[in-house]
Amino acid sequence: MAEIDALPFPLVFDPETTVLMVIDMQRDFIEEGGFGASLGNDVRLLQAIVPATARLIAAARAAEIPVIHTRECHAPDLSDCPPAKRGRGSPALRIGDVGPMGRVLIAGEPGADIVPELAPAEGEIVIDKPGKGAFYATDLGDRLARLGTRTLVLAGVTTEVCVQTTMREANDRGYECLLAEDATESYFPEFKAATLEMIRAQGAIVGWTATTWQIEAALR
Ligand code: C5J
Repeated sequence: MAEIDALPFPLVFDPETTVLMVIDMQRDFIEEGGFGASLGNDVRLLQAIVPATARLIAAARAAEIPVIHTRECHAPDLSDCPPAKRGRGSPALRIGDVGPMGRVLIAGEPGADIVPELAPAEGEIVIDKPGKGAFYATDLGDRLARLGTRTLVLAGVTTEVCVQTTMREANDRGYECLLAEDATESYFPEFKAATLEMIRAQGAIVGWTATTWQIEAALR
């Protein structure tokens, strides 16, 4: 067993039943010309967590902890994109429109790819998901069950949208969830701070948080 001096109290977990989930570290959210930027967001905030996320992935691989990557994206015919999602807000580019990195948030387009620094290793699971939560309309639950998963370490973007939604879905399914504080980010720093607080509140009502340094040390 391993122990992390996490917040709001120490988390004891078994690395053999732990999986690292890296949520939506895609060019469309992290690079100029993608969906995030088309909504008027400053993508440099998200770029800043790439090195910490890379370290966390390396630590998981070294500890033989499975790494699962997710990508928020849709079928080319948009059959899995509700009109309410596509029509919301006033982005410069809507989902499916052609931008500098191909069609925005469409599976197989360059923008939907994970940034090269965090590219999945051969054999790692990559889940394409049409929703914010990674369990909705995917086989993630079955895959985690097959791996015998009990604890999820989460990283990725954005903290209060796809990361938090996935963490809440996982918590409801009985997984112990630990969010890597410096390997997750929001376009809105105050939303990230509030999300970390609400996850840990009321005795870890959604789960725990810890730094990547703490997680790496626990996995050594
Ligand atoms: C958003 C995500 N923010 N991956 N997606 O639309 O958090």
